[in-house]
Amino acid sequence: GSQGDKGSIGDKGTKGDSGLSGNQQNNLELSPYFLALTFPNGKIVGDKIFMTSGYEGNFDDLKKKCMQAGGQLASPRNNEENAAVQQIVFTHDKSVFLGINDIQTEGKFTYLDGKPIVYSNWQPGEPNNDKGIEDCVQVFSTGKWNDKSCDERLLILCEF
Ligand code: 289
Ligand code: CA
Repeated sequence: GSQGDKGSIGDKGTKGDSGLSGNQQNNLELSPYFLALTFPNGKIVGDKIFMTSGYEGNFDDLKKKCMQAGGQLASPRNNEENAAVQQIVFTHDKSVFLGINDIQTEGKFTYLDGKPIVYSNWQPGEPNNDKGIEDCVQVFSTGKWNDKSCDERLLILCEF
């Protein structure tokens, strides 16, 4: 952010010497605006907002719904973002599909734009492409990932 490593409003949550994100240092996460807008379906991490509407559907359904809303399926790119996804899964006690799959090439997981993933949090033993039909990625309430059939119906989680 413009205030160096001290963090500033809208600085994407970059962590400075304190280990706290700009949002945490500025107490934004305790502000009534954050609390109201994210209760109980969302989480803000840096400049990314994760939000569920409670809708459940298969991967194609959920992908389409997020795009129609102007976002995309949640695609956590680091531990902090994955922890936000985990928290929403835990709160709703329903797992979600990520905007990550290996539909194009078995074993090569990519984002929806086709680029290879830069972060993952697989459950030990996963991805295992069980029965040869698991090309999508679900997140458990532990935050761990499992490859799963894209035909399963899971909770929607978009990022904006
Ligand atoms: O249909 C198989 C899935 O429900 C999951 O079953 C077991 O938990 C593991 O084999 C998983 O890898 C698999 O995705
Ligand atoms: Ca699996």
